[in-house]
Amino acid sequence: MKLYGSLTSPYVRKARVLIHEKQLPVEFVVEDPWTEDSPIIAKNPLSKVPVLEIAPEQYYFESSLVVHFLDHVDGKSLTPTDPQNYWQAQWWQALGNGIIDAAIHRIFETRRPPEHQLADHMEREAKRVRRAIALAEKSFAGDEYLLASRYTLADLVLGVALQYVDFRYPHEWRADSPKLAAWHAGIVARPAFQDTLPPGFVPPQT
Ligand SMILES: N[C@@H](CCC(=O)N[C@@H](CS)C(=O)NCC(=O)O)C(=O)O
Repeated sequence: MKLYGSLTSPYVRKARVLIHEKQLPVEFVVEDPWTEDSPIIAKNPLSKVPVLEIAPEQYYFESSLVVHFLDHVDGKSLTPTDPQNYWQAQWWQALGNGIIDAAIHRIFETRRPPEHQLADHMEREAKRVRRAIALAEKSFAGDEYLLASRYTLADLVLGVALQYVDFRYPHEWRADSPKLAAWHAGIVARPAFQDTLPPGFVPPQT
């Protein structure tokens, strides 16, 4: 299998962390989805990464599908099977994916020419991130992991999401979220996180 993507995309990083955690035989290929003639278009008409080649000329796209596939491909799923933990894991992933979406929309707004930037759009996305982090802190009832006392996709997705916040929307969220901060420090210390950091990103010392 091959995973196509960029080194900075948090959507791609979810898949890269999962591949690393499970030691899956997937080759990572850096390809840029932004150019008019991007080779990604032939694999995904939406021209977005990640794209996973599951067989010659057969591609999965959308990070949730890619992660779902990789989670099940080796029979060693990181998703709990009992209903309560299963749905809790989905809930945490929805929150993490929402944080990623908001942080991405915010950073893209900051990259527009200053005369075209909409401050209210940026602030709207920033507020989504801050509210979601506050809800994560309030909802935290885990230990070193979010649920089931074991590492699940919930830890992976929220871990990636909060590290993307540190990368692209650095702000002091830890002071008001001590439980989340302590949990996150443990998650991002995992080799799968350490070995897939975006180039040039130095995580804050916690
Ligand atoms: N909903 C998609 C979003 C993927 C996405 O937006 N990826 C960005 C990289 S961070 C991309 O490829 N953007 C290219 C473009 O918008 O043209 C997913 O979860 O895979």
